[in-house]
Parts: sequence; C-alpha cells; structure tokens
Amino acid sequence: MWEFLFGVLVGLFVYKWWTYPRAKSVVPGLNKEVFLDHKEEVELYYNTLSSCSQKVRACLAEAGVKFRGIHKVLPSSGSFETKTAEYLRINPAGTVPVLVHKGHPVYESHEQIKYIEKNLLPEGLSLSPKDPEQHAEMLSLIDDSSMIFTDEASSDPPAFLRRRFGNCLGPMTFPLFCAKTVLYFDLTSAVQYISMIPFVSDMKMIVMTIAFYIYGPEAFGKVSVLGKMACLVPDAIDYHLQQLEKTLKKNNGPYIFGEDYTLADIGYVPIFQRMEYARWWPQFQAKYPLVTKYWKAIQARPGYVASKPDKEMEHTLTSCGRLIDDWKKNNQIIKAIYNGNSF
Ligand SMILES: N[C@@H](CCC(=O)N[C@@H](CS)C(=O)NCC(=O)O)C(=O)O
Repeated sequence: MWEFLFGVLVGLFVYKWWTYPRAKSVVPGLNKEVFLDHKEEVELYYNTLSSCSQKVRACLAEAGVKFRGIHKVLPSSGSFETKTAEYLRINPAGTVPVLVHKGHPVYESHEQIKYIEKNLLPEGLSLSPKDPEQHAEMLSLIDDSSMIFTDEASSDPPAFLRRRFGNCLGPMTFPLFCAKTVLYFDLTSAVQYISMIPFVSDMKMIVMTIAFYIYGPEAFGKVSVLGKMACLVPDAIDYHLQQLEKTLKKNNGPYIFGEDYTLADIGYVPIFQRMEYARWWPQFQAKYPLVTKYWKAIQARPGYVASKPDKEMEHTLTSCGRLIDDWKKNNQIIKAIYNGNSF
C-alpha cells in the first residue's frame, strides 16, 4: 500500500518536472508575429521594485502615455508569478518588463524605451537629440545603461561589470536583497523557494536567497562567488561614474545632452535609484559632483517621481537601507564589500 502511494507521488513529481514550462530566450524588440490578449492599446507587465521596469515606467511617464499596468511579483519577493505557463506565453524569458502595444509584445527594456520614443510620443515631444552625432551617442549610452547577461558574467566578472553600467545592477543589489531577506523572508517563503528548485532553469536567485536567509550578510563569505562579485562593485561603479562625469562636463548639464532630457538620461534612472536604496551613493557623492547634481535634477522631474516604487515597497526599501547602514558600520564583511576589499 505505502509502496503504491510512494510510486504515485514519485510519478506525479516526475510528470510535473517533465511538463513544467522553462524560461527561454526571446528576440529583443517588437515581436509583430506574436499576438496577446489585451484590454488597452498600451499595457506594461512590470514589478514595482524592478529596475528595468522603472526605466520603462519613467519613459512612459515622461512621454505622458496612458497605459494599463499589470503588476507581477518576482522571485526576489517570494513569488514565481513570472514563471507560470500563463506568463511564459506573454514573455518566454519569464521576466519583466514587457511592453504590449496593440497586443504585440516588445521585449527588453532598452528596446522598449526606443520603441516608445519612435511610436508612442505625442506630437511635438521628443526624447532624443536632433543632432545625428548626439543621437548615435545616445544609443551608445542606452546600451551602457542596459542589463544584458552574457557568458562574460562568469568568465570575466570585472570586464562584465565594466562593459555596461547596467550590468552592475544585479551585484549592486546583493546587499539590498540580503537586507530584505533578513528583514522580511519567512519560513513559508523558504519552503516555497526550496520546492521550486527542480522547476526553474536559473537557480541563482533561489540559492542566493536561501543563503541570505540562513547566514545573513555572512553568506557573502560562505558562498564565495557571491562575495567575489560583490567586492567588484565599488570599482565598477567608480569606473562608470568617472565616464559619466566626463560626459556631463562636455554639455554643461543639467542633463547629458544639455537642456534636452533624453532616453540616455532615462536609462540611468534605475541605476541611480538602486544606488540610493542599496546605500552606494554616500561614498561617491563628493568625488563626482556633476553626477550628483545630475541625479538631483532627474529626481525633480515628475516623470521620475511617477516611476518610483509604490509606497509600501518604498517603506520596505528604506528599512533595508537603515539595516545596510548599520552593517556598513558594524559588519566586517559588508564593510569590506563597500570598500571593494576582498575578505
Ligand atoms: N534585459 C532584460 C532584463 C529583464 C530582467 O532580468 N528583469 C528582472 C527584473 S529587473 C526580472 O524579471 N527578474 C525576475 C527573474 O529573472 O526571475 C530587460 O532589460 O528587460
């Protein structure tokens, strides 16, 4: 009898494991041949904490485009809503954001902002410089602020982080995720996480969260790949801010191309925002006065304000920031990470 029941359970597990949909890559940009159910002309699948989503929300807000937002909770907040069969039909990559225009999805946030600028701006509004040379420079800066995973992330992490400022988003967020896990993760979420291990193709997030749950900041010492990557962050941020300081000097501000606020500026919004929540700014403010002034100018824009995380998440992130500040004073590992020292 017990053997039979055990056999049925194993069979059910193998069936679920075999048939469970796995995320796969997508073609960036507009996928005209895909048609999705939709209620509004413009829809955005997003998450309130997601950096890439914030970039697109900042762009839609600047453009004054009305859209229907569909919020999805991410694995980092304890849910696998972006990995369900239903969601993988919307985005086979299993990530947010996805911009949907008249039922056709546009994948990758850097492509989405270019698509908005080209197709959804109201008459008379522009989010790119007119000068062709500056336009080319804007495209290169959009690329710099994009988060694009390649094999370089594991083969040569320092080069990967220098390749694009956007590539630093994940590792610069590690301390924030650690604080969020320590403060808000509970046993039920841990069990749910562990039960998902056989079903997701990328287990990095699960392993990292469980390590933070068990060890707190000491996880950076226990899981060496995590600690090594985190220690590279200050040097990479410094490198990118140095470039940006030079770029800002060229055109005299307040924005990258002078008075015109463009997609290049919008691309950096989530990076600066994440530096704020993960408490990276204090150590760079004095060294990069033009970037600091630039970030202040961006923060005064209603488009930026509309793109911020919702009030509840903002409150959560502020509490996490306080814990990070405390760790920066009292925890040797976090101190070393923020100073870029290995341990
Ligand atoms: N290169 C993609 C990255 C998308 C991405 O990784 N999004 C994150 C949030 S910022 C996500 O959905 N993470 C959940 C997961 O990977 O399961 C883009 O720019 O749109």
